[in-house]
Amino acid sequence: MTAFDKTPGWLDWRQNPSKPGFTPPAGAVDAHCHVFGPGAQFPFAPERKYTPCDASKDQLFALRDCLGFSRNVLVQATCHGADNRALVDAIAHAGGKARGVASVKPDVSDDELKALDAAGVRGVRFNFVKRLVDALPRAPLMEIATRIEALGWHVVIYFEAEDLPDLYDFFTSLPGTIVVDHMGRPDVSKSAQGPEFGLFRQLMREHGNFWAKTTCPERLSRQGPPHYVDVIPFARSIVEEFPDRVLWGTDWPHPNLKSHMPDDAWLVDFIPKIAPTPELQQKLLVDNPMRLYWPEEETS
Ligand code: 0GY
Repeated sequence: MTAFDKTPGWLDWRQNPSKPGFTPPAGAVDAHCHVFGPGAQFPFAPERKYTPCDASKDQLFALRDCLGFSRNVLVQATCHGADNRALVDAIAHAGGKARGVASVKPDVSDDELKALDAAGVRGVRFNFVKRLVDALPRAPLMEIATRIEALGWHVVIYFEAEDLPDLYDFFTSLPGTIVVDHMGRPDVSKSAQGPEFGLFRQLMREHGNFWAKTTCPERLSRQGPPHYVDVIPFARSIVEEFPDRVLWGTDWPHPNLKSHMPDDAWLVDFIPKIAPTPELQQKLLVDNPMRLYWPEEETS
């Protein structure tokens, strides 16, 4: 029994993923994943646009181990609003092997930010996907970005490719490191060399403070599972051109998927298609996320 009824049409995440064929390098980080509830313990936000299936920290840690990963970066999803308790609880039980990206309201106090920092939060997420959130005024976001930069945190932004032209100037005016979820959600039925993805490439080329998560083939693909072939040219071009500013993650438990639910092993097996050499894999899965989320443990 769950405390909330999930949104109709939503697919449940797969309980028993296969073992991937690809073995990630030692110390690999799943740098984009979520915990949902459990709703009875950590209620979903009243303002949410969807109600997910429960997906607990223990289930996430079991997936991490099954896929051959060592660490997680938990990203606050809109269904929990700015109530970061489920995320903080998961980090607290990860034995130092998880960090987080929170959502905060403009009136968040300095003490609350410090408490989140002590809990392992290293960034805030601004969500511009219209089906997920109501429009956010930009001035308070700029203020939050300025305040969290002082803590050494970064900003994660989530938007759809068609909205990038409108958001470009705001994004490039934000201070500090900016991490883009899912490569800015390109429409992969268009060319990876075309003007739409060209604008994203321009953002990455001209602004060295921008990073990209080469995540979510299962969300972006039109050709579908298990190989997500149409997403490869997009993700691979970004990994190859910006090898020191890319991250990878499962996006488990895959919120809001209606066409199919991936076996997470398929997503791990996608990695060598977008990062074909051991050097690129090491940067994507270990060096880059460690630099951003565990800089105190960096040895080189
Ligand atoms: C994702 C995907 C989605 C949802 C959220 O915060 C959220 O609700 O991130 C989505 O529906 O595209 O994992 O980024």
